[in-house]
Amino acid sequence: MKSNKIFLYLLINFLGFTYTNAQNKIEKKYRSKAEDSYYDGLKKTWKNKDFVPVDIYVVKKIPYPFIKVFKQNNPTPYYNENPFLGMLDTLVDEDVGDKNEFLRKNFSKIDSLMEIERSEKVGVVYKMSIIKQGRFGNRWCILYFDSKYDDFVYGGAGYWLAISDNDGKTWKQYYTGLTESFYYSFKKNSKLELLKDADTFQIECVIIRKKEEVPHPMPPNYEIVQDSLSIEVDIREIIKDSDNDSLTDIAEFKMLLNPKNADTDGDGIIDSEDRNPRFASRNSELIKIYNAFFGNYHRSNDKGIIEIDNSNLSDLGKNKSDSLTEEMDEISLLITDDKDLQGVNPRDKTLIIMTSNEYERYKDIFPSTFIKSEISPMFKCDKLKDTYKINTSYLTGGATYIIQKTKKGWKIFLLSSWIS
Ligand SMILES: [Ca+2]
Ligand SMILES: [Ca+2]
Ligand SMILES: [Ca+2]
Repeated sequence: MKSNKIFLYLLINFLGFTYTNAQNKIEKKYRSKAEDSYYDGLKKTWKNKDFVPVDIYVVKKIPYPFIKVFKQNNPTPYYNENPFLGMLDTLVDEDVGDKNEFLRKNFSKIDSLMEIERSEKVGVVYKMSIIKQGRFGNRWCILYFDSKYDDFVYGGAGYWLAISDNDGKTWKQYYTGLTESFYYSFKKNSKLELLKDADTFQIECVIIRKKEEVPHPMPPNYEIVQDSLSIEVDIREIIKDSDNDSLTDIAEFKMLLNPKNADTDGDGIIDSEDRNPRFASRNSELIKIYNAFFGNYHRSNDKGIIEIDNSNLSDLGKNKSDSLTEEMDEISLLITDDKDLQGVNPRDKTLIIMTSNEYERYKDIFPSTFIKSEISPMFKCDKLKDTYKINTSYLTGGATYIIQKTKKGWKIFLLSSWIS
């Protein structure tokens, strides 16, 4: 798990941190009727449904054929604490009383304790992400959390397995296809040996489901649907890569890629190296602009402006480091039916792009998805010539950018940003 990222997210929420630099005057200057009618249209299609918990039959369904579920006698108790408050207990060796209050008062102390914890690893896994480890013969396995393929805010982190067959000299890391909140949740204090044999890991678990919708930024509440279970997973299925493209079949399944074809979109770049593996990247003036928002938008010059030279696509200004965007640089999901957006060529970030129809089917199979990136169409500003506006959002923040035509091509700059 990218613990830095989780820490950052929780911290922002705990401190009730809100930030905006938008000013009314500037808002007026860049006003766009096209933008207003676009969001009015969205509002009309928005259906406000009451929350209904997922059917018990659905949550109990065993998610993969290579998983077996058993009844567990004398089960270990299950704790489902807020991950950050849970972490506090392992970090601080004293009774802190009100944890929220303690956190507010001891911010820098906690931050430095986190720093130590973040840097300590077992093999390739950060200590704080480990659920359980075990050995069988020459095999050493670590079961741990990682949010690379899952939206840890709305769906919880994914379960991953690190495997070493040479006493920890080298490791390989595999996604198990399972996620902590949907619906089989592992018990960290499971008393079963992690490795039942070299090809099977086992752990005690419960089945949970979301009990109610709570307003952001509170974590959702879950209820235990069934306790006293254990799960057995066939490791050979976890590590299988049928088309040899360095992505396991399970990872490809999750990304809607073809596990039997090393180059799903047929553009000559193999799936594991393709930053947009589901759609062939194309080129057009609009795609050049969109590219700047996916992995390139932080490469602005000293004045915070990204200049796009139409004669030279690769020149997008100096690489300016931005801690927030670097932390968040992972795989994200973009749902769009826009042909130009589907053709983007992200540089520092992998985008799984789905059409709205594909996504409708997908979310029935995978209640936990990747973190979503959102980007609006380009809206023409009413009062200014050759000036457009784009709104983006990612995780719990967003930004508005202005795009202006220049002699050479385009320039893009940040108008306002927010974190909720
Ligand atoms: Ca593969
Ligand atoms: Ca493939
Ligand atoms: Ca490809």
